[in-house]
Amino acid sequence: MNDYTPKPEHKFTFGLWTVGNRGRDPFGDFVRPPVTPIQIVKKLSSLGAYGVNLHDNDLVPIDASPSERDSIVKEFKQALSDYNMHFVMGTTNLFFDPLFKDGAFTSNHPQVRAFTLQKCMQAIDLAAEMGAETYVFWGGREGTETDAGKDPIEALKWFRDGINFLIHYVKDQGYPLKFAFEPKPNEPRGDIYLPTVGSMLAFIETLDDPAMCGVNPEVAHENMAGLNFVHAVAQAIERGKLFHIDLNGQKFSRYDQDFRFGAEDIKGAFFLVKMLEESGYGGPRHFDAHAYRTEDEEGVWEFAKGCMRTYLILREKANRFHQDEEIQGILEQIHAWDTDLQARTSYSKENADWLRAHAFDLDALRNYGYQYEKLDQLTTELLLGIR
Ligand code: DIG
Ligand code: MN
Ligand code: MN
Repeated sequence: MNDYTPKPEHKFTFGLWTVGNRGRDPFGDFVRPPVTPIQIVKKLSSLGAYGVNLHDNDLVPIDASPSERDSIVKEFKQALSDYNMHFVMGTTNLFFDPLFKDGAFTSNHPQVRAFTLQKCMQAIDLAAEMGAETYVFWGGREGTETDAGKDPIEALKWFRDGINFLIHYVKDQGYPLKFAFEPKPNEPRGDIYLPTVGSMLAFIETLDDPAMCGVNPEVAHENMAGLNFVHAVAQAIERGKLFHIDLNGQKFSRYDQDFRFGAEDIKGAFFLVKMLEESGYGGPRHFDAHAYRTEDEEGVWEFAKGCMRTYLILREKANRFHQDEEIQGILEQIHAWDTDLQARTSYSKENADWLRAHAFDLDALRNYGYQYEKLDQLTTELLLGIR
């Protein structure tokens, strides 16, 4: 029997807001009592997690005095040390306080846009002080319900100006932080700017330091847009821009469910884990998810254990995929690589002449069978546990 016990080496992380989620939703009040950041650090350490993440106000209340802030941070850093937990990613809460109701970087109100920079600088200082590697920007309120009140072109310029300001701030402070942008198509705004991984990758290239910036894709968010999450992550990996990842479960065409990793599209979760492991992605496996509203605190920790166990089970299934002779036999056939012909598809005058003159057997191509039905059935049977 394989060992699916999470260990720090697996680099599983949770945001304080995930296992600290108290179950409030737009139609119902809290169902669970608060769990303190230190209780979270202690419990996640006992479950084999590697580290935690936070929004500034998950730890430091927005109205805390500088001395209160310092005391809270000192105690939290001590807990990280006591329980051998890493602090991996920081981010700014730019969505909960009512002043952000029209967005933060893209609010029509210039004082909100300026306050956003002040809040982000303080939150970046906090993340850097605790040793974060990555700083995430999720623009939950950067959008509209109506485009009557805001020029989307102007809004994108405001967004870029704000991020460029913070890029230069991080450089001037000498912080070893990288920025990771997290897209989402909607919720809580009617529509959110820069809604997908593709949008963010294009936006990054317009910033003052694109090399410092990457993406933090989330399963639920690309799925909400009806997109294949594995393909979105593949584009990020191929561009060297997968700086962080938010893992969870999501039914298509639903609100952002943030379910336990693997709770829904298990085949999609399998192909994701397979690609992350094959690609050598060395970053944290962050579960941006929360327990069902039906759960008590014990259920929350079952949720956390389930996220990690499912990842490890799917990692083992990916290993079995690579060892399965029948599956590998089909892959060898359909990857029968014609290296000579492949060479002809790199441009040269000679190759262009050769390709123009080459007689292709079009009927053979039309009648070719790719064996995907058998391959996918074998993959499904692997996941169902009979291979
Ligand atoms: C929600 O998907 C967002 C916020 O929770 C946070 O800013 C980010 C960090 O993973 N994910
Ligand atoms: Mn989400
Ligand atoms: Mn997220």
